Amino acid sequence: MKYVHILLITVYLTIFVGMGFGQEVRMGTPNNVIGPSEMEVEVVDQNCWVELYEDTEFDVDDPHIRIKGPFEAGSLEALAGQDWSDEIESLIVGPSATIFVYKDPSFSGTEAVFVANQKVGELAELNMSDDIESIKVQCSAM
Ligand SMILES: [Ca+2]
Ligand SMILES: [Ca+2]
Ligand SMILES: [Ca+2]
Repeated sequence: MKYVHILLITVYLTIFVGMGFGQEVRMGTPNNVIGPSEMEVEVVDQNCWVELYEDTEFDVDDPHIRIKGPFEAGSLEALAGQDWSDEIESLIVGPSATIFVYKDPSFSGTEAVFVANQKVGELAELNMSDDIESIKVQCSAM
């Protein structure tokens, strides 16, 4: 009977430790000691991106790019080999990104914030059509 008890305790311990470990991974507390491979996974968040469109309503026939975060650019004059300053007319925010856009370079001028999964087909509605000159892609949904 003693042997069975020890066996049960071992099983309970395994489940408990397993649950504890799972929680730790989900929470992803930065203070936890984590290996280099886990750190890489945290940095490359496949859902952290923004798609920028030169035309309205996500027109794929005109220039459009997907930028992966975390990212920031004080100027859009050479974004993926193209001058995007004062050109963006619509955008789509990825599931785990928050986007900050600015009417002027160096994160100045009027600022607008777009939350995860937001689709803006007409930046004109925010008086920001063809008027964004700097951008930040933050990797956390707000
Ligand atoms: Ca077009
Ligand atoms: Ca445009
Ligand atoms: Ca501008």
